[in-house]
Amino acid sequence: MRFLRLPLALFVNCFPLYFAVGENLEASAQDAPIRIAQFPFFDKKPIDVPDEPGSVFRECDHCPQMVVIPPGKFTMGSPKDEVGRYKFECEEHLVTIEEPFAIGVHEVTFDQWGACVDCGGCKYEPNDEGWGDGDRPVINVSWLDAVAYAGWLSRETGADYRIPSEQEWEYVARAGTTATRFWGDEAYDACSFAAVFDRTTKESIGMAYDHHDCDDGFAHTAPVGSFQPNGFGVHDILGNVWEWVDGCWHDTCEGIIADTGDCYFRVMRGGAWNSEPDHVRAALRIRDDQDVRDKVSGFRVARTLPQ
Ligand SMILES: [Ca+2]
Ligand SMILES: [Ca+2]
Repeated sequence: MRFLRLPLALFVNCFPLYFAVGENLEASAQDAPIRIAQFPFFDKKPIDVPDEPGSVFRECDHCPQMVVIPPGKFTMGSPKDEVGRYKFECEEHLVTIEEPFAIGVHEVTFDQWGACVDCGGCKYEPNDEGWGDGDRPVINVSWLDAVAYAGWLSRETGADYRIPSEQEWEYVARAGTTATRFWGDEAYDACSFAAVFDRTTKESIGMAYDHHDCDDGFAHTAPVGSFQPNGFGVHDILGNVWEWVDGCWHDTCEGIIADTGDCYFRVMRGGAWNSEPDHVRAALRIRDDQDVRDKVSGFRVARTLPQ
């Protein structure tokens, strides 16, 4: 199903405003198509947002809800004996998050993506595979699409919206915990916290690989916020859809730290609705081409806070 709704541009105040401009509008109207350009003196300034950790804000009607994440230190990566560990995961090392930042409470939804389309910031309308749009996470979006959405949101608000770095993502995914998953080491406890490959999904899609032996109630994606959040108040950081993060692919953590690597490949984290237990872990990192659009892939945004 495609978008079946009235254009949000009728209801939302898209920014920047666009005006017809030209040195001689009268002549333009007669001799050439009127040029459309950004009206020069509308230079959006970001609103004041809270910086107290745990504070929640939404910067515009159609913006994602954001939560403030405190600075801190955490151990990134997995121990070598972690069940399901994959070769590209980081060896455990200490990471310091120097400054507070904000991150989406939820994955970006179809409705939020639709506002970007209606405001002209996004050119592409992804397919919902018939599972429903609205407050379900947007799927079939590439890394390049995610970056374009964040760029539009920055223009809308005047603030620095972006997708999170790998370090920020894993810091949020762990939320001060040290277990395999923010709810603990038990994979089968997932069904209270995440849309995953469970009994419901296995019955629906019939794949033979290892499933979570519990019921989350959703065959595919779930509306965002359907499950319990982690300790930072963030929902669906594991499961539902894989989340594109910033930076270039590298086989080792040294590359992540140096921000080098193969920039054609981008990183996804967290697992998705069709992920087996080994793929729903805070430390797992996988890659895909930056322009691939898949029904298991979405994203959430981050926002830099004023210093
Ligand atoms: Ca499921
Ligand atoms: Ca997710």
